[in-house]
Amino acid sequence: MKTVVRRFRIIKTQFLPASGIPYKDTPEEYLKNKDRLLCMYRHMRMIRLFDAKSFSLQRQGRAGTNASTEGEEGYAVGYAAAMTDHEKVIGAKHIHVPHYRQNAAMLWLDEDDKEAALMRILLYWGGSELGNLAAKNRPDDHPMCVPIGTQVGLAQGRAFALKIRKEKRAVVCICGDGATSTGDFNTGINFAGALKVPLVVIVSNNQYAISVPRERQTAAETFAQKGIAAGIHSEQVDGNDVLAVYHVVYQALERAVKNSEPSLIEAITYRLGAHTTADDPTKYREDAEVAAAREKDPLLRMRRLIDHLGIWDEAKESAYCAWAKERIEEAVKRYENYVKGNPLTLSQLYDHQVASPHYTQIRERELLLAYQKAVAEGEKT
Ligand SMILES: Cc1ncc(C[n+]2csc(CCOP(=O)(O)OP(=O)(O)O)c2C)c(N)n1
Repeated sequence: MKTVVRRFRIIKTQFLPASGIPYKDTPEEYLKNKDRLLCMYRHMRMIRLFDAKSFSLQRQGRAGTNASTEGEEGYAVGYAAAMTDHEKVIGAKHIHVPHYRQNAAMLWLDEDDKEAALMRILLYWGGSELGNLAAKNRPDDHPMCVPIGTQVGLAQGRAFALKIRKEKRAVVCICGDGATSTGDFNTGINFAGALKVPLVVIVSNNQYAISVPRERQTAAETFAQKGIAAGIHSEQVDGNDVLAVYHVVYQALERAVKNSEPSLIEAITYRLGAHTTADDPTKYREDAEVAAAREKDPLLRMRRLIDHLGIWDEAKESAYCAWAKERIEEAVKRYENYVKGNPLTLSQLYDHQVASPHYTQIRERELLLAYQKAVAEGEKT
């Protein structure tokens, strides 16, 4: 005899279609709060401008390699806004554990000094780990993580510590779709389920791990179902819909804090830009695919919503963009002045990473500096 032992389903939430005209079941309070909508839009707009600026600086040799966030501002602002709103309710800060593509969230989360947030991003990609220092108002946040998937294990451990200490807050960890193929990701979510920790893992499914398309990464139909295998609450959300992301992440934070329940949220989005300044996406994807994705652009969608609500227009757009560009220029100035006064050195690859370096790190650092000196002397002769 055969019986069905268990059936699973994946729910996807969406309030805003590409037209920007909200579906009927969009919670009214989201649409009523005009200031909040505008604030979300402005953050997304600023990061879109910053993205273009940092790519241009890299091309001019004034900034290092950096990761594009174009097209991924929607879910980032959505989850960051859910975090800060929920923090006001619980009276404590959650812990942000991002990968390297979360400029929009980091801008949102630095509530004190937006220019400093942008300056730190430039500094990090410019080669200094000091750029990875947490915002002053959120000392517990993690640095952006480049080794793929490793942050999920760390986030899980951090969430377990919160549980042991009975701290009523959660860890919000973000990784890409590619990261879900790693052991660290799978170990992390497995422990999150087994130990029932207050962890929210957001998988930004931007359709690519550099040049590897989503279909070639896994035979699984959704990334959300990987969370089901780990026994944790798992769902999908339209990652280009700020309001839907806000909604599901806020609920996940409530579950995490009230019941120490972990969640996995697959945010479906599209990386409109290059993987990084070192990438040429025309080598592996068709223009038509990108053009279709542009129609679903989260920034455009939010703009359509605020136009539809009659709270934004071209005059406001150009005034805001002019102001935002000034803020970005200020951040660039702060970054360039800092680097002038504190030239970046190779040894910074090792500095500021760990409080007490392992002897192998100390030795590596010495060897690197000796090599650099030898090369410099070789060049002189
Ligand atoms: C452990 C490890 N292996 C390989 C890399 C090189 N690498 C950098 S980004 C990337 C793809 C990651 O894709 P995804 O997780 O989907 O995130 P996305 O960059 O699309 O946001 C890889 C393989 C790395 N950084 N770390």
